[in-house]
Amino acid sequence: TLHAVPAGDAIDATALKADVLKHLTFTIGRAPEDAALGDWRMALSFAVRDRITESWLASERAAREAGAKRVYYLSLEFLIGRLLEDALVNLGLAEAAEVALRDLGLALGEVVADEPDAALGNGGLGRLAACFMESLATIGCPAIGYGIRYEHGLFRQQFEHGRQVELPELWLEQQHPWEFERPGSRLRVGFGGHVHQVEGRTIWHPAEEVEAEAFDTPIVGWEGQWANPLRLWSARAVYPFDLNRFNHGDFRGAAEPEALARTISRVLYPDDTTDEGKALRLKQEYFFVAASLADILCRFERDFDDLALLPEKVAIQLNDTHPAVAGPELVRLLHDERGVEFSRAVEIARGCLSYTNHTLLPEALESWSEGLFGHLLPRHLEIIERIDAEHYGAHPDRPGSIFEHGEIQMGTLSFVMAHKVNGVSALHTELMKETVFEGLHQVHPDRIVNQTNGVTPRRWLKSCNAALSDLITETIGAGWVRDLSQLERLEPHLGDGAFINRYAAAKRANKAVFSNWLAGDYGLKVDPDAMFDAQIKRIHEYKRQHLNILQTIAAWQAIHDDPQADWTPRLKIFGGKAAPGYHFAKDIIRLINDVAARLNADPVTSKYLQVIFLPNYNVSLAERIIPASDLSEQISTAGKEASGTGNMKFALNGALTIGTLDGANVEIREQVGPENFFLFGMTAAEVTARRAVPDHARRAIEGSAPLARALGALRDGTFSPDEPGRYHGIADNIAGGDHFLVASDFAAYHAAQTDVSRAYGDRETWARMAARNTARSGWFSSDRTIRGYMGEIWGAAPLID
Ligand code: DL6
Repeated sequence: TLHAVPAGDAIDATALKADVLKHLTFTIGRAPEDAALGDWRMALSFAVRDRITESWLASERAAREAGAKRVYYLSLEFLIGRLLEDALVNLGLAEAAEVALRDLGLALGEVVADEPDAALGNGGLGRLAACFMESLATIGCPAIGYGIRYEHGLFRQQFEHGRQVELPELWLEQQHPWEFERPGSRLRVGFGGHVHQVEGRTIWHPAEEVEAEAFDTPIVGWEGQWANPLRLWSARAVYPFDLNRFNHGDFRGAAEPEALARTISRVLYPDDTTDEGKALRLKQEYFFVAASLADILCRFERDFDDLALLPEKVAIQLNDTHPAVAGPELVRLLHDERGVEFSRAVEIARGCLSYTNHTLLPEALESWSEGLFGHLLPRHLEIIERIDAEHYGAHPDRPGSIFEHGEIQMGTLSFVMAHKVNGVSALHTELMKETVFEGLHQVHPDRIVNQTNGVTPRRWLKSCNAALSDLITETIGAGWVRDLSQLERLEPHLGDGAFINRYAAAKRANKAVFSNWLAGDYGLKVDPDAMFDAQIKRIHEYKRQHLNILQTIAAWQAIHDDPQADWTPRLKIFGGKAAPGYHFAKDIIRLINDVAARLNADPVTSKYLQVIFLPNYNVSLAERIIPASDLSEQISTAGKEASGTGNMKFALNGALTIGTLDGANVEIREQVGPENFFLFGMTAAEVTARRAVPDHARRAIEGSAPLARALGALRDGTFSPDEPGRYHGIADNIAGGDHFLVASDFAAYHAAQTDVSRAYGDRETWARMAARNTARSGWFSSDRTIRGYMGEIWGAAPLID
């Protein structure tokens, strides 16, 4: 997937080769003749890390000398994926590495592909955090990302008879070459116990303590000018081994403290919507927040001695409510441990903290029972009660209490403790003001701001799509990689037939690579000239993969009716994981797999319509699929998808969107122009109104014969002949309550898909529309988003030009 290697860069290649050999010998301890692919990858990674480390230490020195404001990004998820190619590209070493490895008899592509994906996130929220880390470094904003070093990231997904099966993910099975372990900076984190007063001061005596050990992974920005660490905490026992129990023959008991402590950083929650394992999840949250805040204050106190300066020097971003306990914890550290008067401590904490909301879905808004919370964090419960009383007391018009329905509402706590609260797309931000935070917004009308998400163009165009990025650079120069708005310079070329042909050829080349890979790895032969139509994201009812597959069924039935008609060949690509306990989502996966099996084996229709569900969707798979896609499915029920970031990656790489007016789709459509976007479906306001119509689904089904017929195929066992009732649940859901309005949006979606097929028939016009999507997607760079946070929320300035 890497760029063609021009001549030159011999010095870099020679030096890099020498460093690879040095690390192979002295860090890995292997002779070249005995080295396996993994050893070479490790050696190359260490050679690259050396260069990043130089940049990182210089960045830290520069930030210290400038007395600069630091940004601390607290996130329970960082979906960083593979790091080697990213680092090579950002350091300008991709070509040198290719030459150096070729000299050693290796192919860079194979070495890069050997790296496991670090899947320390569930989906968009975690990937956004990873893009932000890269943009912070590219811009030169002094920052640290804080999270958890999960031993097991998001589960590995396999299909057995079409069903999702979850297997443990083992990214740390091999050594992780990017991180620096910091045994010297271990911190203690307490849980439970009791609180008492001594001479007017409140002291918390935790019943249990664990140690947090830091692992730093430096993340380098474009052209290697700046690097910031991602500091991930790992949990361990304070006394890892109980010798006394061991000596009494209790070997199991002796190992218990370590096993229990490690549980905290053992797994990433595979579920971002349900509430299983609540206590452990809360422990994870407090664990990483407490360690991070202790670290932040330690860094601050090394350079400054006046706590009043904290908001001027420290910006702490809460990525969703998962780190919300940072509010009360910072107050505790200031008030209980440093003697700052309580309301002043709240004021200082609020000056530092800001909060990003990523969802309005009621089931995904975090809350904790007071009982559980008070049991684990008794002092924090007291602090929250006081914060709430003071906030409430100051606002007699009752904006909403942190304690509602007998639970601590973490969104409200985050809002109250933040000086700025942001949504992640324009529509989402407006809906925040009108729905979950309506009361609070009225009392604090300046607090909510919008920062529409973005994606890093280094990974999501330059690295993943060499064919297109080379064409862009040839056409407008290389400045777009740092300043994505320069893509608009492509605009004058869009009328040039030769440019459009080259644009189409780049896409065609990516599709050929993808088709070969599909044939090799999945045995599915596809025509690279078919339209590649992709929906890749977590499986969720609101994202409506079932709308897509239902329409696919309707299309298949229509082809059967008239196989001689002029059908546009399509490959439907699905990818995504369902939360293990989310049975409906798992049924949707199985249905898609069953439909794929039936359609792909159909001798009449398969030349026009094929379906594949690629297992174990992850960042690397997205890097493969997106550059090869023609159509991007962004079909959530309006008002439900906070932003989406996959939608931006597709548009940037020249896939046209079929989508609703939801999340950042709205802004994508504005940017690329409505004529280059296939819009369908109800608006958020119409969705609310339609839900109030008691029999909306029945009416929709009666109004759409293709929908009724497709549902019929779910009911008569067409896709599950061995178990005809298998998909009655899905059919009943759609025909019944249909909360996500699949039935009501079906006809519009079906019609829009017909328009898509027709438009694809005119390849030149399609390619021009696609190129227009690329040329007009410059605004969706995460560099733009980060500059927005820096200016409007953090008050931080970049330290490079
Ligand atoms: O902001 C990043 C990402 C958005 O693009 C998605 O639209 C949104 O669904 C996702 N939110 C979450 C939060 N879920 N919970 N809890 O993942 O954030």
